[in-house]
Amino acid sequence: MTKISTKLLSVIKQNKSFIIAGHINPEGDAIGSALALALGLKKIGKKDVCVLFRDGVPESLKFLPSAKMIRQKPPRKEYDVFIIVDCNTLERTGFEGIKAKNTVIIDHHVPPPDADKSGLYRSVAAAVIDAQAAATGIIIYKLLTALKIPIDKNIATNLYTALLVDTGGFRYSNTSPESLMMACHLVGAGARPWEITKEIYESIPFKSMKLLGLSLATLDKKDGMTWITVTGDMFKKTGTTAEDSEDFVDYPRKVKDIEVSLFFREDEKDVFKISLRSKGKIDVQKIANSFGGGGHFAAAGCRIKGTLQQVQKKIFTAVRKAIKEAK
Ligand SMILES: [Mn+2]
Repeated sequence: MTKISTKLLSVIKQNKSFIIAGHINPEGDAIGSALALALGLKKIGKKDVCVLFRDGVPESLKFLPSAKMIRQKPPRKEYDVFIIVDCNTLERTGFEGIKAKNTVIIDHHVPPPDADKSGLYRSVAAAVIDAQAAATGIIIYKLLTALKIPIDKNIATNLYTALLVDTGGFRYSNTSPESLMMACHLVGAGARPWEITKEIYESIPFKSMKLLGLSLATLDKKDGMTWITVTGDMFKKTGTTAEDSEDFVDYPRKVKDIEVSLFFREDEKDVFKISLRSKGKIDVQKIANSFGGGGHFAAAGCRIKGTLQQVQKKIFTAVRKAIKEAK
Protein backbone atom coordinates (compact mmCIF):
# COMPACT_ATOMS: atom_id res chain seq x y z
CA MET A 1 0.00 0.00 0.00
CA THR A 2 1.23 3.43 -0.87
CA LYS A 3 1.61 5.53 2.23
CA ILE A 4 1.62 9.29 1.80
CA SER A 5 3.32 10.57 4.95
CA THR A 6 2.19 13.68 6.79
CA LYS A 7 5.81 14.82 6.44
CA LEU A 8 5.47 14.79 2.65
CA LEU A 9 2.19 16.69 2.82
CA SER A 10 3.70 19.33 5.07
CA VAL A 11 6.82 19.69 2.91
CA ILE A 12 4.50 20.49 0.01
CA LYS A 13 2.10 22.68 1.94
CA GLN A 14 4.79 24.73 3.67
CA ASN A 15 6.93 25.55 0.65
CA LYS A 16 6.56 27.84 -2.33
CA SER A 17 8.90 26.83 -5.14
CA PHE A 18 9.22 23.37 -6.65
CA ILE A 19 11.47 21.75 -9.20
CA ILE A 20 10.31 18.35 -10.47
CA ALA A 21 12.65 16.05 -12.41
CA GLY A 22 12.17 12.61 -13.95
CA HIS A 23 14.57 10.15 -15.50
CA ILE A 24 16.66 10.33 -18.63
CA ASN A 25 15.10 8.80 -21.73
CA PRO A 26 11.63 9.47 -20.27
CA GLU A 27 8.35 7.70 -21.07
CA GLY A 28 4.70 8.23 -20.29
CA ASP A 29 4.79 7.46 -16.59
CA ALA A 30 7.71 9.78 -15.86
CA ILE A 31 6.38 12.70 -17.91
CA GLY A 32 2.70 12.18 -17.10
CA SER A 33 3.48 11.96 -13.37
CA ALA A 34 5.70 15.04 -13.35
CA LEU A 35 3.20 17.14 -15.31
CA ALA A 36 0.21 15.99 -13.25
CA LEU A 37 2.08 16.89 -10.08
CA ALA A 38 3.10 20.28 -11.46
CA LEU A 39 -0.47 21.07 -12.56
CA GLY A 40 -1.76 19.97 -9.17
CA LEU A 41 0.72 22.16 -7.31
CA LYS A 42 -0.31 25.15 -9.43
CA LYS A 43 -3.93 24.47 -8.50
CA ILE A 44 -3.14 25.02 -4.85
CA GLY A 45 -1.45 28.31 -5.54
CA LYS A 46 2.18 27.22 -6.00
CA LYS A 47 3.16 29.55 -8.81
CA ASP A 48 6.83 28.68 -9.02
CA VAL A 49 6.92 25.14 -10.40
CA CYS A 50 9.56 23.94 -12.85
CA VAL A 51 9.47 20.54 -14.62
CA LEU A 52 12.78 19.20 -15.79
CA PHE A 53 13.75 16.35 -18.12
CA ARG A 54 17.28 16.26 -19.38
CA ASP A 55 16.21 14.59 -22.63
CA GLY A 56 13.08 16.70 -23.19
CA VAL A 57 9.74 15.27 -24.30
CA PRO A 58 9.59 12.39 -26.79
CA GLU A 59 7.52 13.16 -29.90
CA SER A 60 4.75 10.73 -28.88
CA LEU A 61 4.16 12.55 -25.58
CA LYS A 62 4.04 16.11 -26.84
CA PHE A 63 0.23 15.95 -26.83
CA LEU A 64 0.19 15.81 -23.01
CA PRO A 65 -1.37 18.89 -21.42
CA SER A 66 1.34 21.38 -20.39
CA ALA A 67 4.13 19.32 -22.00
CA LYS A 68 5.47 22.69 -23.19
CA MET A 69 6.41 23.67 -19.65
CA ILE A 70 9.13 21.00 -19.59
CA ARG A 71 12.67 22.39 -19.57
CA GLN A 72 15.90 20.56 -20.24
CA LYS A 73 18.22 22.71 -18.16
CA PRO A 74 17.75 23.63 -14.51
CA PRO A 75 17.40 27.34 -13.76
CA ARG A 76 20.28 28.64 -11.64
CA LYS A 77 18.19 29.65 -8.64
CA GLU A 78 17.63 27.63 -5.50
CA TYR A 79 14.24 25.99 -5.05
CA ASP A 80 12.45 25.11 -1.82
CA VAL A 81 11.72 21.53 -2.92
CA PHE A 82 13.33 19.22 -5.47
CA ILE A 83 11.00 16.33 -6.33
CA ILE A 84 12.40 13.30 -8.15
CA VAL A 85 9.69 11.24 -9.89
CA ASP A 86 9.68 7.76 -11.44
CA CYS A 87 13.31 7.14 -10.45
CA ASN A 88 15.20 7.27 -7.19
CA THR A 89 18.78 8.33 -7.80
CA LEU A 90 20.26 11.61 -8.90
CA GLU A 91 22.19 9.74 -11.56
CA ARG A 92 18.96 8.58 -13.26
CA THR A 93 17.78 12.18 -13.62
CA GLY A 94 20.94 13.05 -15.52
CA PHE A 95 21.33 16.23 -13.45
CA GLU A 96 23.91 17.32 -10.95
CA GLY A 97 23.93 20.20 -8.56
CA ILE A 98 20.25 21.13 -8.52
CA LYS A 99 19.94 23.50 -5.58
CA ALA A 100 17.04 22.91 -3.21
CA LYS A 101 16.36 23.13 0.50
CA ASN A 102 14.40 19.85 0.54
CA THR A 103 14.50 16.72 -1.60
CA VAL A 104 11.54 14.41 -2.14
CA ILE A 105 11.49 11.07 -3.98
CA ILE A 106 8.27 9.66 -5.50
CA ASP A 107 8.83 6.38 -7.28
CA HIS A 108 7.87 2.74 -7.80
CA HIS A 109 11.26 1.24 -8.61
CA VAL A 110 13.33 -0.74 -6.13
CA PRO A 111 16.39 1.42 -5.37
CA PRO A 112 19.64 -0.08 -6.66
CA PRO A 113 22.09 -1.32 -3.99
CA ASP A 114 24.35 1.69 -4.59
CA ALA A 115 21.44 4.16 -4.65
CA ASP A 116 23.07 6.53 -2.19
CA LYS A 117 26.28 6.98 -4.12
CA SER A 118 25.63 10.70 -4.43
CA GLY A 119 24.69 11.10 -0.75
CA LEU A 120 21.20 12.04 -1.93
CA TYR A 121 19.34 9.92 0.61
CA ARG A 122 20.86 11.76 3.56
CA SER A 123 19.21 14.96 2.38
CA VAL A 124 15.79 13.48 1.56
CA ALA A 125 13.01 15.22 3.46
CA ALA A 126 10.31 12.73 2.47
CA ALA A 127 10.00 9.78 0.13
CA VAL A 128 7.35 7.46 -1.25
CA ILE A 129 8.98 4.49 -2.90
CA ASP A 130 6.30 1.87 -3.46
CA ALA A 131 7.45 -0.95 -5.70
CA GLN A 132 3.93 -2.41 -5.58
CA ALA A 133 2.42 0.61 -7.32
CA ALA A 134 1.69 -0.10 -10.99
CA ALA A 135 2.88 3.37 -11.97
CA THR A 136 4.34 6.44 -10.35
CA GLY A 137 1.14 8.07 -11.63
CA ILE A 138 -0.82 6.09 -9.02
CA ILE A 139 1.30 7.56 -6.23
CA ILE A 140 0.87 11.06 -7.67
CA TYR A 141 -2.90 10.49 -7.85
CA LYS A 142 -2.92 9.52 -4.17
CA LEU A 143 -0.74 12.47 -3.26
CA LEU A 144 -3.00 14.93 -5.08
CA THR A 145 -6.03 13.34 -3.44
CA ALA A 146 -4.38 13.60 0.00
CA LEU A 147 -3.71 17.28 -0.74
CA LYS A 148 -7.41 17.63 -1.68
CA ILE A 149 -6.48 18.84 -5.15
CA PRO A 150 -9.34 18.26 -7.61
CA ILE A 151 -8.38 16.16 -10.64
CA ASP A 152 -9.29 18.15 -13.75
CA LYS A 153 -9.19 17.00 -17.37
CA ASN A 154 -5.55 18.01 -17.88
CA ILE A 155 -4.31 16.25 -14.76
CA ALA A 156 -6.47 13.21 -15.59
CA THR A 157 -5.01 13.00 -19.12
CA ASN A 158 -1.46 13.03 -17.75
CA LEU A 159 -2.19 10.44 -15.07
CA TYR A 160 -4.18 8.17 -17.39
CA THR A 161 -1.24 8.20 -19.81
CA ALA A 162 1.15 7.31 -16.97
CA LEU A 163 -1.04 4.38 -16.01
CA LEU A 164 -1.74 3.25 -19.57
CA VAL A 165 1.94 3.11 -20.44
CA ASP A 166 3.16 1.35 -17.30
CA THR A 167 0.42 -1.29 -17.43
CA GLY A 168 1.08 -1.92 -21.12
CA GLY A 169 -2.38 -0.71 -22.05
CA PHE A 170 -3.97 -2.42 -19.03
CA ARG A 171 -2.59 -5.83 -19.93
CA TYR A 172 0.37 -6.48 -17.58
CA SER A 173 0.12 -8.25 -14.23
CA ASN A 174 0.11 -4.86 -12.49
CA THR A 175 -3.37 -4.26 -13.94
CA SER A 176 -4.88 -4.51 -10.47
CA PRO A 177 -8.26 -3.45 -9.07
CA GLU A 178 -6.41 -0.35 -7.88
CA SER A 179 -5.10 0.60 -11.31
CA LEU A 180 -8.45 -0.05 -13.01
CA MET A 181 -10.29 1.86 -10.30
CA MET A 182 -7.96 4.79 -10.78
CA ALA A 183 -8.43 4.61 -14.56
CA CYS A 184 -12.17 4.69 -13.94
CA HIS A 185 -11.85 7.86 -11.85
CA LEU A 186 -9.57 9.49 -14.42
CA VAL A 187 -11.94 8.79 -17.30
CA GLY A 188 -14.72 10.19 -15.14
CA ALA A 189 -12.59 13.29 -14.63
CA GLY A 190 -12.23 13.84 -18.37
CA ALA A 191 -9.37 11.64 -19.66
CA ARG A 192 -10.33 10.33 -23.14
CA PRO A 193 -9.04 6.73 -23.55
CA TRP A 194 -9.19 6.50 -27.34
CA GLU A 195 -7.68 9.97 -27.86
CA ILE A 196 -4.77 9.00 -25.61
CA THR A 197 -4.43 5.49 -27.07
CA LYS A 198 -4.22 6.95 -30.59
CA GLU A 199 -1.38 9.25 -29.52
CA ILE A 200 0.53 6.55 -27.64
CA TYR A 201 0.00 3.38 -29.70
CA GLU A 202 -1.29 4.41 -33.12
CA SER A 203 1.01 7.25 -34.13
CA ILE A 204 4.17 5.39 -35.09
CA PRO A 205 6.30 7.38 -37.55
CA PHE A 206 6.70 5.61 -40.88
CA LYS A 207 10.50 5.44 -40.51
CA SER A 208 10.15 3.77 -37.08
CA MET A 209 7.93 1.11 -38.62
CA LYS A 210 10.57 0.55 -41.31
CA LEU A 211 13.18 0.15 -38.56
CA LEU A 212 10.91 -2.37 -36.84
CA GLY A 213 10.76 -4.32 -40.09
CA LEU A 214 14.56 -4.53 -40.27
CA SER A 215 14.78 -5.47 -36.63
CA LEU A 216 12.08 -8.15 -36.82
CA ALA A 217 14.04 -9.79 -39.62
CA THR A 218 16.70 -10.60 -36.97
CA LEU A 219 14.18 -12.45 -34.77
CA ASP A 220 15.62 -15.63 -33.32
CA LYS A 221 14.67 -18.16 -30.64
CA LYS A 222 16.62 -20.55 -28.43
CA ASP A 223 16.34 -22.18 -24.97
CA GLY A 224 13.20 -20.31 -23.93
CA MET A 225 14.45 -16.94 -25.21
CA THR A 226 13.53 -14.84 -28.22
CA TRP A 227 15.39 -11.77 -29.30
CA ILE A 228 15.73 -9.06 -31.91
CA THR A 229 18.50 -6.58 -32.62
CA VAL A 230 18.86 -3.05 -33.92
CA THR A 231 22.30 -2.08 -35.17
CA GLY A 232 23.79 1.32 -35.82
CA ASP A 233 23.54 0.56 -39.54
CA MET A 234 19.79 0.05 -39.29
CA PHE A 235 19.39 3.43 -37.58
CA LYS A 236 21.44 5.01 -40.34
CA LYS A 237 19.55 3.28 -43.14
CA THR A 238 16.14 4.41 -41.86
CA GLY A 239 17.18 7.82 -40.50
CA THR A 240 16.01 6.87 -37.02
CA THR A 241 17.34 7.10 -33.46
CA ALA A 242 17.03 5.04 -30.26
CA GLU A 243 13.73 6.79 -29.53
CA ASP A 244 12.21 5.08 -32.58
CA SER A 245 12.88 1.63 -31.10
CA GLU A 246 11.33 2.32 -27.69
CA ASP A 247 8.87 -0.59 -27.50
CA PHE A 248 10.57 -3.05 -29.83
CA VAL A 249 11.26 -5.48 -26.99
CA ASP A 250 7.51 -6.13 -26.78
CA TYR A 251 7.54 -7.90 -30.14
CA PRO A 252 9.73 -10.94 -29.40
CA ARG A 253 7.78 -11.35 -26.14
CA LYS A 254 4.64 -12.11 -28.15
CA VAL A 255 6.14 -15.44 -29.29
CA LYS A 256 4.52 -18.54 -27.80
CA ASP A 257 6.32 -20.86 -25.35
CA ILE A 258 9.16 -18.59 -24.28
CA GLU A 259 10.12 -17.21 -20.87
CA VAL A 260 12.27 -14.20 -21.67
CA SER A 261 12.46 -11.82 -24.60
CA LEU A 262 15.43 -9.60 -25.35
CA PHE A 263 16.14 -6.55 -27.42
CA PHE A 264 19.71 -5.61 -28.31
CA ARG A 265 20.22 -2.02 -29.36
CA GLU A 266 23.59 -0.76 -30.55
CA ASP A 267 23.97 2.67 -28.95
CA GLU A 268 27.54 3.28 -30.08
CA LYS A 269 30.08 1.05 -31.67
CA ASP A 270 30.42 -1.99 -29.38
CA VAL A 271 28.09 -0.63 -26.70
CA PHE A 272 24.70 -2.32 -26.44
CA LYS A 273 21.60 -1.47 -24.49
CA ILE A 274 19.74 -4.67 -23.64
CA SER A 275 16.06 -4.65 -22.71
CA LEU A 276 14.73 -7.76 -21.01
CA ARG A 277 11.10 -8.83 -20.63
CA SER A 278 9.75 -11.76 -18.66
CA LYS A 279 6.57 -13.66 -19.35
CA GLY A 280 6.08 -13.99 -15.60
CA LYS A 281 8.37 -16.71 -14.20
CA ILE A 282 11.83 -15.22 -14.54
CA ASP A 283 12.98 -12.19 -12.54
CA VAL A 284 14.74 -10.23 -15.28
CA GLN A 285 15.57 -7.42 -12.88
CA LYS A 286 18.03 -9.78 -11.17
CA ILE A 287 19.68 -10.52 -14.49
CA ALA A 288 19.89 -6.81 -15.37
CA ASN A 289 21.29 -6.06 -11.91
CA SER A 290 24.11 -8.53 -12.44
CA PHE A 291 25.21 -6.37 -15.39
CA GLY A 292 24.86 -3.09 -13.48
CA GLY A 293 21.38 -2.33 -14.81
CA GLY A 294 17.97 -2.32 -13.14
CA GLY A 295 14.20 -2.25 -13.55
CA HIS A 296 11.34 -4.43 -12.39
CA PHE A 297 10.65 -8.16 -12.11
CA ALA A 298 9.16 -8.38 -15.61
CA ALA A 299 10.88 -5.47 -17.37
CA ALA A 300 14.50 -4.47 -16.97
CA GLY A 301 17.50 -3.20 -18.86
CA CYS A 302 21.26 -2.91 -18.80
CA ARG A 303 24.17 -1.77 -20.90
CA ILE A 304 27.11 -3.97 -21.90
CA LYS A 305 30.26 -3.22 -23.85
CA GLY A 306 31.50 -5.59 -26.53
CA THR A 307 30.67 -6.85 -29.98
CA LEU A 308 27.11 -8.04 -30.55
CA GLN A 309 28.34 -11.61 -30.41
CA GLN A 310 30.16 -11.11 -27.09
CA VAL A 311 27.26 -9.22 -25.54
CA GLN A 312 24.72 -11.82 -26.64
CA LYS A 313 26.86 -14.63 -25.27
CA LYS A 314 26.99 -12.97 -21.84
CA ILE A 315 23.26 -12.29 -21.70
CA PHE A 316 22.22 -15.68 -23.09
CA THR A 317 24.34 -17.46 -20.47
CA ALA A 318 22.75 -15.43 -17.65
CA VAL A 319 19.19 -15.87 -18.95
CA ARG A 320 19.68 -19.59 -19.60
CA LYS A 321 20.90 -20.00 -16.01
CA ALA A 322 17.89 -18.12 -14.63
CA ILE A 323 15.47 -20.23 -16.69
CA LYS A 324 17.16 -23.42 -15.52
CA GLU A 325 17.00 -22.34 -11.87
CA ALA A 326 13.32 -21.47 -12.17
CA LYS A 327 12.42 -24.98 -13.34
MN1 LIG B 1 7.10 4.14 -14.09
